[in-house]
Amino acid sequence: AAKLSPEKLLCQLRDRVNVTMIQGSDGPFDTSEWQKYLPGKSLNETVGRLGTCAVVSSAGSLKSSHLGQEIDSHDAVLRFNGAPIKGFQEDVGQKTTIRLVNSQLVTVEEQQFLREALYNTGILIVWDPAPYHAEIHEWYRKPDYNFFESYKSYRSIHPEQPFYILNPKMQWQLWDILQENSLEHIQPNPPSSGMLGIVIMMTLCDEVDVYEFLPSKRQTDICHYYQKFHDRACTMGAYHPLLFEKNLVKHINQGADEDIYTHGKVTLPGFRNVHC
Ligand code: NCC
Repeated sequence: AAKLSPEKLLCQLRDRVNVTMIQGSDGPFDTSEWQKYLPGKSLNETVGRLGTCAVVSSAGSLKSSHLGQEIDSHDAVLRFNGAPIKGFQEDVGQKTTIRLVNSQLVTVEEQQFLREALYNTGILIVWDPAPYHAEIHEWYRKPDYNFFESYKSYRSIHPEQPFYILNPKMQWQLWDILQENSLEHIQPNPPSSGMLGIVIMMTLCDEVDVYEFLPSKRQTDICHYYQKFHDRACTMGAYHPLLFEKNLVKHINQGADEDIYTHGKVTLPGFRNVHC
């Protein structure tokens, strides 16, 4: 029940969601200490111009999908949090260009995060739920999870691996558009990593294929393709406005409905290819 046409909605996303990474010139990060940790190059410079991209959700419905080859055929692949590749290549592929992780993982699972080889491939981006439309300074004083020390530790251990902090203003710019295009009132919690990752890739790529964000015929209550844990909230959302995110993505899908059913696949244009 979105109010805007798909074309107009794409324009809103393109023009109102500012995807940027924290830089050394930003507010509280403009100290000599932070200059040692933040990457010198911008994300754009690091990845270059990307053609086709894949976003791989962590949903249980990826299990037995045999989508691995198709996913790896993209120029770049984005994955989430602790989603593994080893042992699951057949279904999820093996290429990882970007891994988007939440601040909870970086903080609460710090030991695994610093130790596990899974995180050492590709570009890392961490995001943290910020207060609604907070200034960077306010967020910096009270992040949802205080991941900054863990970030610094990781950077010291892996100084060559690009590792960015997502500017938190993006999440609420995106949330506003979700709310404006939903008939129901949405709880003011930030979008899921999945939705943030989709929009990040739309800024970097010519075309974005998203896998099992909109569930296929393999839809299941099994939360992740890599765990036995069951919970419907994983697919429908509890804290994150997942259901609203999925309605919006369905609305702007440029692929065939059949591809959703068989592959859990949605095709979105990169913002470079959105003309308003
Ligand atoms: O589960 P999570 O998400 O890491 O999944 C990544 C993204 O995949 C999409 N997804 C996942 C499962 C499913 N059945 N359907 C889906 O569509 C969602 O878009 C999701 O964002 C997160 O968003 O960061 C989240 O992280 C986990 C957890 O923190 C991490 O996995 C690290 O351990 C959260 N789970 C808990 O806190 C228990 C989850 O709520 C959101």
